[in-house]
Amino acid sequence: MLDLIIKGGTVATAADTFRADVGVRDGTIVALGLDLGAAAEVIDASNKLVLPGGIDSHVHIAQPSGEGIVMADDFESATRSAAFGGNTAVMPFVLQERGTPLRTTLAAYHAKADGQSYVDVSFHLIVSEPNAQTLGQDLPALIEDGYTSFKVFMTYEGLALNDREMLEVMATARETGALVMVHAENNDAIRFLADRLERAGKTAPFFHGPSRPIPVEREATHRAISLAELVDVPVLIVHVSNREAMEEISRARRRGLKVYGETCPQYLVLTEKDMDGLNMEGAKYVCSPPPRDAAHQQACWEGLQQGVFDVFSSDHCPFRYDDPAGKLNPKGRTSFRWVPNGIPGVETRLPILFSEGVGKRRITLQQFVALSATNHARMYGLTTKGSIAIGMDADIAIWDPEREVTIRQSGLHHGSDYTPYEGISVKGWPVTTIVRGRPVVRDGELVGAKAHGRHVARARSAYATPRGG
Ligand code: DUC
Ligand code: ZN
Ligand code: ZN
Repeated sequence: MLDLIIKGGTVATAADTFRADVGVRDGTIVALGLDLGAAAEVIDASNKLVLPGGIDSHVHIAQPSGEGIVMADDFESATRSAAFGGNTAVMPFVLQERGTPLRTTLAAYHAKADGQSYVDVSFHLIVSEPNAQTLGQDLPALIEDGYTSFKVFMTYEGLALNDREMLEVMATARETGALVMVHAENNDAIRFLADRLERAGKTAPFFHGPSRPIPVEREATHRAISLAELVDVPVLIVHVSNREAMEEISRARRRGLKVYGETCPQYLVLTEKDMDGLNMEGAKYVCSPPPRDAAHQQACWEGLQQGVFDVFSSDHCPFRYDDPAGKLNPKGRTSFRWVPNGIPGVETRLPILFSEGVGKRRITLQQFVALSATNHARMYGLTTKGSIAIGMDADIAIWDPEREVTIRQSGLHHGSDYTPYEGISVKGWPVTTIVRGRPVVRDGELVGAKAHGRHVARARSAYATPRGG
C-alpha cells in the first residue's frame, strides 16, 4: 500500500511531459503509472501539472546585514513563503564572520533553521576571510560534510576579496571539489562612482543603479572567469543582469571553460526606471546588480532560452521597507549607499518564470523544470532532488496552469512588508506543494509543519569537476 498517490495529473520533467499518477512511500517516489492501486491518501491533480518542487538555490535568510539592519525573514517565514511559491527546497547562505570559526557560525544558522523550516534547506557558505585556518582546515572539512558550494564577493566592504584571495579560494575549491559562486562587481569602481554621486548630491535610492553600471559587472565577470581559468576551476557567476556579462560567460565557454550562469526574476521584469521619480520608495528596488533596461531584460530571456543560464534563482534577500531596521533605516535616508541591498522574491520566482516564460512561449515547460529545479539539484549535488522519477524524494509542486493571479503583497507569505512585483499579473500558480511526500501547502492552505523541512547534506557536483579532471 502506498502512502500517497497524486492522481490524474500531467507530469513534466526536464526531459518529458506525460500522463501518469505518482506513487509515494516513505517520502520517496516509488511508482509512476496509470493504475497504482490503493493509498492512504490520494490527491486529485486533474487538469493540473505535476512538477518537481522548485529548488531556489540562492536565498538569504536571517543573515546579518550590517549594524541596525535586520532581515525580514526568519526560517519559518522564508520557508513558508517558499512553499507557497511551489518550492520544496531552498539554499541559503552562511556568512562567515570575521574572527569566528566558520563551523561556529554554521552551528548558529543550524540553530535558526533546524525545526523551523517548512521545506528542505541546504546551506552554501560565504567566504569572507580566506586565511590559513579557513582554507586549510575549515573549508575542506565542511565540504567533506556536505556543504559543497561557497560564494565569494568582489564587492562590499568587509566581504570583497582581492584577486590574490580569489585565487587562493578558487585553488581550495579545485582541491576539494567545491563549486565556487561569484558575486561579480568591481568594488573600487563602485566606491569611486558612489563618492562622485554623493558629492553631486545624488543620494536618493535611484542613484544606486548609476553607482553600479554595467561595466562594473562586466569587468568583474571577466576577471572572475580569468582568475578561475588560471587555477583551472569551474565557476558560477550568480545574479547576472545584462548582455555584456552574459557575453563574457559565453565567450569563456566557447574557449572550453566550465563557466556557469544564474539569473533572477528582477532582471526579467524590473528595470532601472521602476525607481525613477520615486524618491525613498525607490529603496524597494535596491538590489545588486541593479535591474537594467528592456534590452537587457530581452538578453536575459535569450540567456535562459539558449542555456547561458543554467539556473534561475530568486536571490531572495528580504528587508522591510517601512522600518528603521530595513530599507528606511536612518542612514539609508541620507544616501543610497546605506540602503540594504536585496529584495524579496522566493514566492514569486516561479509564477513569474512560468507565466512570462512558458505562458508567453519564451521557454518550454521542460526548460522551466530544468531552470527551476533539475539544474539546481545537479549544479549543487542534491542527488535525490529535482526530478520526478523512481527513487527520488517526493518533492512535488502541483500547478494550476490556468489560475490567474495579480501579485500583491497582501497575498504573499514572506516577512517583508512589500513586494517589488506588486501589480504584475501572472497566469499559472502552484496550488499544492509536497515535501518528501507530505503536503506543506494544499489547495492554497498551509497544512505542513514547520519542523518538517530538514537540512540536506550534498554530494560534490559534477559541475565542479575541473576540465579533463
Ligand atoms: N548579493 C546577493 O547575492 N544578494 C543580495 C545582495 C547582494 O549583493
Ligand atoms: Zn551577490
Ligand atoms: Zn544573493
